[in-house]
Amino acid sequence: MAAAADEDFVQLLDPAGNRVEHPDFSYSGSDTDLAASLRDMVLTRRFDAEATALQRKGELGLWPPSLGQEAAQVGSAKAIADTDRIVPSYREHGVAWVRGVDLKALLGVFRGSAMVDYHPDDKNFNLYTWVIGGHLLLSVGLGMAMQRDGRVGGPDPDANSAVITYFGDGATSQGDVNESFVFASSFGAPVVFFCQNNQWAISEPIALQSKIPLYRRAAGFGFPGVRVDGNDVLACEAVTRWALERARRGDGPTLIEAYTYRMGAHTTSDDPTKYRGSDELDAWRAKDPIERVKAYLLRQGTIDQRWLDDLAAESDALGEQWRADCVGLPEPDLAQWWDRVYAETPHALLTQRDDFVAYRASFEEA
Ligand SMILES: Cc1ncc(C[n+]2csc(CCOP(=O)(O)OP(=O)(O)O)c2C)c(N)n1
Repeated sequence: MAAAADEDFVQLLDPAGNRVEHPDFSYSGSDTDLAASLRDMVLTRRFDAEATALQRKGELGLWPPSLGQEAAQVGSAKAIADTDRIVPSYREHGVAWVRGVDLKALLGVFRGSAMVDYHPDDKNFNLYTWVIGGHLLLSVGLGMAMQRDGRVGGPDPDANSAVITYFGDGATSQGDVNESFVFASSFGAPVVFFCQNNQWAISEPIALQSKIPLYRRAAGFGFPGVRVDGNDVLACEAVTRWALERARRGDGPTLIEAYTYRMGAHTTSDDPTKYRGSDELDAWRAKDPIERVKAYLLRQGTIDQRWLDDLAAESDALGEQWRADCVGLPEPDLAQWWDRVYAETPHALLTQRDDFVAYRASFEEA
């Protein structure tokens, strides 16, 4: 069975830039708010393009492009409150941008100049993880801790908290993800499972991973599942807002399947032309998440060519800044590796560390 047709999802803005009514969901923002989302999507795309180019020039070890997934990321991020916690996988550059995460630090992770450890104060945004699906267990644990700390379902809605976690279609085949769904359901954990179904898990298509649309799996675990047009920033924000409010109220988890497309490579290490046709890419280009918002706002008169030119200039300036930030990142102190394994470093590791430091120093002397 093929994945379900497009009309099965929540859509509030079609690819031509026309507003669409939906019986259950509506966008609560103004056209000015939507222009802010357009700016966020354009700048996310620029950041992603700069990082991809930096990897090609050898300045980053690897980069997972977010091209095409800007609406899913920016829309969902707009619904996140300061009291919420975000548990991303590794492609959520648009979420990081909207939440004000220091993008220089993000580049550092891929340049190898930052230790990938836990930063609880960094905009409630956990650092990227590469273990597919494992972070969903963490997100459910965090949600259950919020419950036990009395931060869910209280009388003041602004004080309540939830967790939103991001993962891909391929991750849904992992045991960790399914176990997370069971736990979240059993304990009514305040977690929004935000799946970006970008149609591919590296070279494996979604049709091979799931014989039913992914959002329908939620019913089997006992919580709601909603499929949203992942290239529609309005719909992504509206559905995520609903799901997060539900979670903060104490009504439990939701699975959101944002139906989107990875227009770039899985990472800079693979070549998608080896496993998918250009016709598919062309079909998704016609559903570009940015172009439809631009078309709508130009027609509304909210933005004009001058506004777009100013945005292009801002994007150029930021691009320059990000390039300079990246190459200016400090060299890491590699001896720190050993300091971060145990609270008290065992003797054998201290010996290894000292050997390594001496080995490195031998190159400097030569
Ligand atoms: C536990 C685990 N198994 C395998 C891998 C290798 N791997 C890296 S990315 C990936 C595919 C992930 O696809 P998906 O979940 O759809 O996310 P996307 O990259 O498309 O955003 C795999 C199998 C891994 N990183 N972790």
